[in-house]
Amino acid sequence: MATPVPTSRGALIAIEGLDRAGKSTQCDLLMERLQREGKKARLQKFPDRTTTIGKMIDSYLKSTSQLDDHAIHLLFSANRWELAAKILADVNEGWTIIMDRYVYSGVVFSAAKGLGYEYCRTPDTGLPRPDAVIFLDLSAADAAKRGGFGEERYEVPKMQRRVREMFQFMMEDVRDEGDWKVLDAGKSVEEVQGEIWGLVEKAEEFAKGTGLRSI
Ligand code: DGP
Ligand code: NA
Ligand code: NA
Repeated sequence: MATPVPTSRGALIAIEGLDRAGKSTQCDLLMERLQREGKKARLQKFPDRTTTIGKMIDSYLKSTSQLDDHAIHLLFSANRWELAAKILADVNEGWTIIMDRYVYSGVVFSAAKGLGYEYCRTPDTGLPRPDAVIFLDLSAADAAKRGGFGEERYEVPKMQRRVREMFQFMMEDVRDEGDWKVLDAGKSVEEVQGEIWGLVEKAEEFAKGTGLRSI
């Protein structure tokens, strides 16, 4: 996706992590603070379950429908593509967009199920590249302390262990593709929020001087 270099765009930031790492809580706190400080910022959750494609993903995650692994993989990617033009336009108009999950979840959850890593990356090629990726990491021990999982399809220990390994593999692989930061999600909510805030400010500073790139 070729984009003109804008004079003052917003930052595109992805927050990634395992289920139960506290992504949604952290994203909500972050949005509150961005708004308090009067910044133009919005949250984009992935999957976005409100679209037609998103509703298919939702029913798959709730196990009310079954789908071939490739088919659901492509739907998750299609869900990002259907929102890409709006993300691009908003960032270039000066909005900072916080994404609760993005292409990295897209790759690692499907690869954890056994689809090929390179295959998994292909459909997302060309999507807007985040200025910063913040990965909320949770050790197996800290994960166990947080109690039971929810009821959705992937929220089982064996899957989450594989997902964590795949995230670690992918972070190495895409090291040069963006500004990756791993945060220990086992720390207190306030501590993690403070660290996220520092990274967001840094990403906004970085965004001022560069055009948005693509994956
Ligand atoms: P959440 O709404 O953040 O709890 O995410 C729903 C679940 O779907 C969660 O277990 C992570 C998984 N997930 C998120 N994005 C993708 C994706 O692009 N592909 C696959 N296979 N799984 C995903
Ligand atoms: Na979840
Ligand atoms: Na979440």
